[in-house]
Formats: sequence, C-alpha cells, structure tokens
Amino acid sequence: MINKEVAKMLVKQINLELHSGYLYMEFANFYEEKNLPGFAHWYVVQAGEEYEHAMKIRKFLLDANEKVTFSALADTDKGFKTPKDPLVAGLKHEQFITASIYAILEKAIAVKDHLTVEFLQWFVKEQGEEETNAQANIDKLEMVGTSGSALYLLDKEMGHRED
Ligand code: OFO
Repeated sequence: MINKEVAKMLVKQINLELHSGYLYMEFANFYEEKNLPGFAHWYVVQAGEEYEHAMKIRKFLLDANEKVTFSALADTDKGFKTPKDPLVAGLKHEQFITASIYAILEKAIAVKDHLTVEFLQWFVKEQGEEETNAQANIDKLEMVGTSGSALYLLDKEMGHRED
C-alpha cells in the first residue's frame, strides 16, 4: 500500500515527534524552575500535541499494514540560561522537523506513493503553524524585554493555552 522506504522514514518520524514532546517537557522543567508556570504550561500542552502527531503517523502505518517498532529517544537540550533560550531552540527544532517532513514528502512524490503524499498534507500545514507559533513566542518575549511586570503578564497569557 505504501512504499517501504517511505514507511521506514515515517517510523523514524514517529521517534522525532516523540522526541519533540520530550524536548518540550524539558523546556517546561526549565520554566518551572524559573517560576514561569505559564510558559511551562504552554510547553506541556505542546508536548501533548507532539504525542498526537506521533500517534497519527503510527495509525497511518498500521492502517497500511506496516510494522511499527519504537527506538530510544535522543537526549534533550539542557543548559538554558534565559527565558528566551528555549524559545529560540524551539523555533530551530520546528524548522528541523519541517525539513524532515519535507524530505519524506519529496521521497513519497518521487516514488509515486500518493497515499503518503496525501497523508502528509496535514503535517505540511501543521508545521507552518508550529513555526509561526514558535516565532510568535520569541517576538512576544522580545517585546516584553526585561520588564518584570510585563513578563509576569505574558506568563499569565501563556498559561491560558488550551490546545
Ligand atoms: Fe510535531 O510538530 Fe512540533 O515538532
């Protein structure tokens, strides 16, 4: 039903999506430590989204009768110093994930795996949103600058994220 090499790339993508969630939970750990519970919440919600992305790919593969197995997750980035550091790392990470999705899509196009090409359209759109959100978080924090009270309010706003 789907091309074997493409299926292999999708299995790897499951690992990357789970790793994204792992990474974002590490961001949340950092923000908790910095007394920014709103930012921590935002990334806990984001980690949940990443889990959903992984499960979406898993289901697609299983529905196509492909074998799915999991492998170890890579370690997370640590050593952040300022509240902006994880946000910048988050944008870079999403750009990396977008490139990975594009690589699978390009392979699927090359081998005429139309089912996967169609399936990945959702991820193409989603990655556009992920990068926009990551950039928006950086922009907001830059706007706030070093003002403690503005950061407090921004943290409150981040804490309102529902999905
Ligand atoms: Fe799954 O979108 Fe972020 O990584």
